[in-house]
Amino acid sequence: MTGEGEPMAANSEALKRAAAARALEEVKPGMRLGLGTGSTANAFVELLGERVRGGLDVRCVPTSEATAALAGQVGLTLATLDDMPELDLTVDGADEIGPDLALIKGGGGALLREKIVAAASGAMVVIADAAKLVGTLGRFPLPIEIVPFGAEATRRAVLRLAEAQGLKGEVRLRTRDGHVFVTDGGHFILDAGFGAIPDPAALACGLAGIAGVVEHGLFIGLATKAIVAGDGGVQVLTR
Ligand code: ABF
Repeated sequence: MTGEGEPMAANSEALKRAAAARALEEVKPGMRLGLGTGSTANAFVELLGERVRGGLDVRCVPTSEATAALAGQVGLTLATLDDMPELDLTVDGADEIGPDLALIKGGGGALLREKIVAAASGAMVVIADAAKLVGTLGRFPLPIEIVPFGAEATRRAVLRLAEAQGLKGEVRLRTRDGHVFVTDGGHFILDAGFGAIPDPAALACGLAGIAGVVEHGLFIGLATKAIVAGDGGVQVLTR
C-alpha cells in the first residue's frame, strides 16, 4: 500500500457528509422520516441526531436493523412503518443514480425495506457523492432479493429474462464471509452483473414477474431529489 488511497477515502467521506448536511435542510419540525441504510445514510443519521439533541422533534422509521441501532445510539425517536404508515420524507443513499433519478440500490442488502419505506414517503431524497452519478445504470451489479426456496431456479429464471432482453452477464448468489448473505427479512440476494441496462423499466417489469423474486434494486420514479456532493460543490438534481 502506498497510502495514496487514504486521502481519497477521506475525501469520499467528506463528500458523503456534505450531501447529508445539505439534506438536513429538507427536514422540518414534526416530520415523519424514513432513514436509509449505508455509509451515506449513516452520515445523515448522525447529523440528524445532533439536531434532535438540540431540540428538533421528528419521528423516524429505519430501513434496516443496522440503521435502527445507529439511530438509537444518536438519540432519534424510532417508530415502525406500522406505527406510521405514511411518511413525509425518506433520506437514503444509492449505489448508482442514473437519468430521471432512476437508481440502483441494494449493495448494502436492505433494498426491500428501503423500497417499502420510500414508497410510503411523500418525498425521497437521495444523498451521494458524485462517483455514484452514471449516464446509464448497470456498472454496479443489480441486487435482486429472492426467497431462499428454489434460489438456483430463480437465478436461472433471471438469466433467461436477461437473455430475452438482450442483457448478458453473470448472476451470482451473494455471500459474506463464506456464507450465503441473508437479509433482515430472511431472504437471499442475487447480484446481476449485466453491464449497461438501456431499459431499466422493462427489466424492472420482467423481474417483478419472476416467481421467487421478492424485490429488485431498480428504484424508478421513487426519488424526487438527489443531493450529490463532488469536488466542485453540492448539486441538487430533480426529476
Ligand atoms: C443503501 O446503501 C443502499 O441501497 C445502497 O446499496 C447503499 C449505498 O451505500 P453507501 O452510502 O455506503 O455507498 O442506501
